[in-house]
Amino acid sequence: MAKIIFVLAAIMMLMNGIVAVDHIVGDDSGWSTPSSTNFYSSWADRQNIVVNDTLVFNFNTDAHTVAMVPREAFDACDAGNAEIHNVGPTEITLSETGSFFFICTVNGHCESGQKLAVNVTASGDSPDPTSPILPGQLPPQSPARHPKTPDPQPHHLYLLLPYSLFPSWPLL
Ligand SMILES: *[C@@H]1O[C@H](CO)[C@@H](O)[C@H](O)[C@H]1NC(C)=O
Ligand SMILES: *[C@@H]1O[C@H](CO)[C@@H](O)[C@H](O)[C@H]1NC(C)=O
Ligand SMILES: [Cu+2]
Repeated sequence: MAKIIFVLAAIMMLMNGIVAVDHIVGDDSGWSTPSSTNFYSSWADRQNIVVNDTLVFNFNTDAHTVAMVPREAFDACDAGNAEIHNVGPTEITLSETGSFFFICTVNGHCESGQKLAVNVTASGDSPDPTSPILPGQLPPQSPARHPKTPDPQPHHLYLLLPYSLFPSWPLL
């Protein structure tokens, strides 16, 4: 039984696109000083990065570094006191939506274009503007397209009884 539930859960995750993806930064070029300063921005434009995907920075240890930095530091090529990863390959999992910025801190490399900005979107996001992005963002005027989910209240009542009898039970 547990096996069947596991398989079903795996299928549902696949259908929802929740399976995390590794993105090899720079593809075959890896993480290095690029031949053109827009190399990593055009690589980033070709990616669809969702929450919990991983960036893989391929480089030889100490030849380059990876530092995740704020936008201003990215613009200025100044890592400040950011944590520096100098062991290659470095893998960084992006567990939040938003924009993230990475630079190499070896002298002159960032200025030569070894810098990367990526946007991370929610896993449910779709390029189709008519499809819902997150349930919380749906306008209340469209109940027909988005039928209300069943009220969870009965579940709570069902669970409250054992908890009130045995208050030391851990929450599930
Ligand atoms: C990330 O989003 C910002 C703001 O929407 C946009 O200006 C930028 O081009 C995007 N970058 C990538 C790599 O998609
Ligand atoms: C991302 O991973 C964390 C830890 O495994 C998990 O708790 C979270 O639900 C995941 N988020 C998404 C959107 O898959
Ligand atoms: Cu470098």
